[in-house]
Amino acid sequence: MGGRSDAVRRHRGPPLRDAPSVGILDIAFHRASLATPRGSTKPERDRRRAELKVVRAGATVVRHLRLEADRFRKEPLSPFETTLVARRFGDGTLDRSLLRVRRAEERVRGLQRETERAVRRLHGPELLGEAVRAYYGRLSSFVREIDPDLARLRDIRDFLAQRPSVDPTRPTLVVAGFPNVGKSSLVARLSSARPKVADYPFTTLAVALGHADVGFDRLQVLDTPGVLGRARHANPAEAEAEAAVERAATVVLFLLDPSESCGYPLAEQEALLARWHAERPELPIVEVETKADLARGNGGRLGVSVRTGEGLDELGERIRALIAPDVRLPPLEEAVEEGADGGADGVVDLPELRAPPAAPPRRRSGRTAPPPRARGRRPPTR
Ligand SMILES: Nc1nc2c(ncn2[C@@H]2O[C@H](COP(=O)(O)OP(=O)(O)O)[C@@H](O)[C@H]2O)c(=O)[nH]1
Ligand SMILES: [Mg+2]
Repeated sequence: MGGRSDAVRRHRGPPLRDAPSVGILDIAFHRASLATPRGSTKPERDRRRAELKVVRAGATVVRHLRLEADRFRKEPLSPFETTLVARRFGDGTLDRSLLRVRRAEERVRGLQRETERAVRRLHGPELLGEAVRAYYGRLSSFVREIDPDLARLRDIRDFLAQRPSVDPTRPTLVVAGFPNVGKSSLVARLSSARPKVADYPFTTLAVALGHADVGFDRLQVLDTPGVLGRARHANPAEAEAEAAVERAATVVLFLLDPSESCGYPLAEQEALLARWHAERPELPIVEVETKADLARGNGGRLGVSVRTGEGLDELGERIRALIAPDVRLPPLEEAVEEGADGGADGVVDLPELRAPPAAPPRRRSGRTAPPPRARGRRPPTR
């Protein structure tokens, strides 16, 4: 995890070539070297050149430090992203790195002002040159000191760029369960997502997002890596699945594989499910058994198979019943247009996820219904 920042943190000695400070300082000193001072006498121009170097180098460093942190300061992370980052990089790591970068910005600005004042009082190219060199040295060490933080911010930015952006204001179905039970296969059937399906555990290493039409709204469907439920030994992929369940789920679809062809005994899968129910009593969890073409459990749960299509319609109905009551319906005209074809722009228009003809849309609710709740938790309905 966080390979680059670890490398930077472990490194002692001259700066690494790809340490963030190297690029930032290169640009800053280059810009400073281009200073062309005005002035009628040489001593005037010497002093002015030194001043310009100090100002330009400092300002460029500060601007680049800001750029490194902008991703996090300008658009705050969603609770789901915050949890993903905390699980992967450690609790509070992001905030600590942001704080250290902020402090470095302030130190650089302070040093710059102090050096500007000192340079104004100096005479002669030697003294001025010496002051600028000393300034460059301190500036460099301020930036190098926060290399691990800058590297970590870049790692976190890359990590988040590889994760789908889940809209917290829309309903989200999180598909979870042990490895290999058929989560990705089912997500591919239920939504526009096309996750990789394979016959070995931890094929899915990160959350993946698809969409499906539910009534008139779009349901976000999150495929997750398998979880084994070992409290203390969750690998990064499992931690990601748990973050999705805790922070992104409106409804969890928990899949069990009674055929055990996934490689895990059904009893172990049941134990994890029971624990989730106990730990999250407020979270609606739909329990479904997969691979119904191979085996059936005896708990009376709905069985589905992506091979034969068995149970998929009914599963769609159950999900819709949980999600749709809260879904804000658009004004009628829009609804008619959109209802005509939901299959565009990568959204799968599944008949089994659409409103049944028996339940006519609540026409006036476009204005009066409460907006979809921002953070998924809904009371387990009916
Ligand atoms: N017979 C049968 N095999 C299935 C079914 N669903 C998934 N599989 C197989 O189970 C294995 C794991 O599927 P995958 O969707 O990758 O599981 P995940 O790890 O939970 O995402 C793959 O070999 C799938 O082809 C099903 O309904 N019936
Ligand atoms: Mg998978």
